[in-house]
Amino acid sequence: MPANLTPEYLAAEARYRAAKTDKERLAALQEMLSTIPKHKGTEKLQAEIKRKIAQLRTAPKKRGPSRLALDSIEREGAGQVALVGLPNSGKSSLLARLTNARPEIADYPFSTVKPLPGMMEFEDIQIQLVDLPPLARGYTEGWVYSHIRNADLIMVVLDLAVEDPQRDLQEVLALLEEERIRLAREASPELEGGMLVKAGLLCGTKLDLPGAREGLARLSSRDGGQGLPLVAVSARSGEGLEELKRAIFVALRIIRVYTKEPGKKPDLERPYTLPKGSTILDLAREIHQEFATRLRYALLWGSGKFEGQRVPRDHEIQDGDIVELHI
Ligand SMILES: Nc1nc2c(ncn2[C@@H]2O[C@H](COP(=O)(O)OP(=O)(O)OP(=O)(O)O)[C@@H](O)[C@H]2O)c(=O)[nH]1
Ligand SMILES: [Mg+2]
Repeated sequence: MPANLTPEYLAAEARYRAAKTDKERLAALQEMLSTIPKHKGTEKLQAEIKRKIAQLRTAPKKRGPSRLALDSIEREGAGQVALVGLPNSGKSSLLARLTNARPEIADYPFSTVKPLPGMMEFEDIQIQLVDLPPLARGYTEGWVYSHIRNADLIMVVLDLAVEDPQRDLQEVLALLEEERIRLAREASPELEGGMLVKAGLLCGTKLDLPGAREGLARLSSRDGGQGLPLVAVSARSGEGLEELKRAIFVALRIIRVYTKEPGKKPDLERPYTLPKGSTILDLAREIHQEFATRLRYALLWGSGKFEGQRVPRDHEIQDGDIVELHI
């Protein structure tokens, strides 16, 4: 059933998909409703848009800590990163430093009792970090591991100033293994020996404290981290935080792609984010299924060698490419 959607409608829908806040979502939906061709073929779609508008209008303004810990955290932004570690390792301090969230931070262990999300800006995209209660044998409840299983990336936070951060790392990995979770550089789509393989990243923190550099040397000298990337930071001084943001982006294995309408300048404000390895067709699908079915070819700028060349639908997009889709 061809709905004959107009370019104005498709543009509004693209804005809806790229929207980062409820306000932007609402504005885009309202525009979709005003530009959608009103006929029998679009009735279902119109109803769907109205339903989404109603939902956004009644949604609670801010998600506070009253939210049940058991609920999964609604994904926002280009990827979801779970902060995982032993008590007092410095997880909440990193969330506070990297996002607008205001978690409880304390010099005693077990201060975090509920999951708390926050959005981290990395260049022109937003990545969601989720602070979690600590892992500790006999203490951590099952739902904490559900959040870990749901995330796109597991960031293990290690206190570098303890006597042996390597031992802490092994403890965290052992606790995860008991829950059938294994960390690797890259997630695996299938279970491996009954284990769920998630992408992992090690973050050694409290680099400002005495002994932390020795701790870091200990952590990186033996390959106890199973080849996981390691970044050293201080939530207090801010050292290493830019590097950490980039490491998170790289470990998420996502690419940014900018779209352009024929004869216009590219939209360099709001990239689409797609999994590494995505093609022109995947981008078209992300924008709109109708784009994907009607796509004839694309012009591409970027990757150091393309300057508006015509590329086929199965061409693999690289981070930073600009694409003009032709239907
Ligand atoms: N010097 C220094 N202290 C830090 C740093 N990061 C955290 N701390 C301190 O370490 C203690 C624990 O920090 P939190 O961020 O609450 O640790 P957590 O991992 O969230 O702790 P739980 O929620 O109990 O698991 C607090 O006293 C922090 O001030 C850092 O980079 N440098
Ligand atoms: Mg905490």
